[in-house]
Amino acid sequence: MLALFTATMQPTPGPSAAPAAAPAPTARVLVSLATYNEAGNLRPLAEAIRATVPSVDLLVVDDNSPDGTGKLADEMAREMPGVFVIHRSGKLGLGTAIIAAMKFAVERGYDYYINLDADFSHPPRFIPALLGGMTGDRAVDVMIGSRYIPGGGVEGEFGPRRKFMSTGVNLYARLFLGLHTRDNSGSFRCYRVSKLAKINFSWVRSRGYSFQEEILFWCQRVGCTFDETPILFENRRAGASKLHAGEAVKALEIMFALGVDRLIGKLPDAR
Ligand SMILES: Nc1nc2c(ncn2[C@@H]2O[C@H](COP(=O)(O)OP(=O)(O)OP(=O)(O)O)[C@@H](O)[C@H]2O)c(=O)[nH]1
Ligand SMILES: [Mg+2]
Repeated sequence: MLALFTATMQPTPGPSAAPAAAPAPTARVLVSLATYNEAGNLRPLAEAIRATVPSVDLLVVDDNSPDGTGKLADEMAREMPGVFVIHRSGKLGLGTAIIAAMKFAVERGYDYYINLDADFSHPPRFIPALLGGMTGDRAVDVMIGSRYIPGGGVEGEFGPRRKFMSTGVNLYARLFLGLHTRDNSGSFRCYRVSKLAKINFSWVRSRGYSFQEEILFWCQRVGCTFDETPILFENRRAGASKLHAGEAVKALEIMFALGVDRLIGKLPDAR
């Protein structure tokens, strides 16, 4: 049985100047880490998350990583309370891993759900600002950790090709999916779980990276409100990237098809 816990938070150092109203003291928060070959990052990242927000539960969704990340996650689950692991048979894509975590959050009655890439690109020090978006006068249903609003950005090398691709894909998502937010391609976000419960995950077409844009699209269709809080994205610390050109092309195709279906009214009624 899951332990009920309190979402206490440590003060936020560093550049996150976002006003963070504390969530209700009994809020239950799930933080997920989708992993494929992240053995060098997983444990220090989990410790860094717990150092910032001690009371959150952690869920690792591992796709049978050849480097043994799944075993490591099992060890952590034995040692640390509130750590859970979903093992999947093989590399099924980041999008479906996040869906598995979202379903876990819905089924187990969490209040808020946050995802981080498991490579230290999403510094845990920004989690309190994400959670802050869930409560107070300006509460929203989805708080996006954003590189593209004042105060946000990328630390370290972000080559012109990558910058062009990231800017392009965000513009593309705004155009085809009718999104109004600026950073639609990152996965560092906090969602209100009661709103995720309104989404039928079988609507989601993306398996891989376009999932980030597509889930915002479905969130918008079930009536979610959005805001963005600045984050400083960092390049991965250990291991290798899993993004390749074929994946990027597939992402553009899916968003195009969704955009067309939206225009011709061929989407399921989400309200
Ligand atoms: N479970 C699971 N996790 C995945 C899969 N693909 C990627 N991930 C994880 O998703 C997160 C983002 O993947 P990255 O490879 O870092 O992709 P990226 O951030 O675009 O690329 P980098 O520039 O190398 O950081 C990481 O935590 C990966 O381990 C997958 O198929 N299954
Ligand atoms: Mg990464």
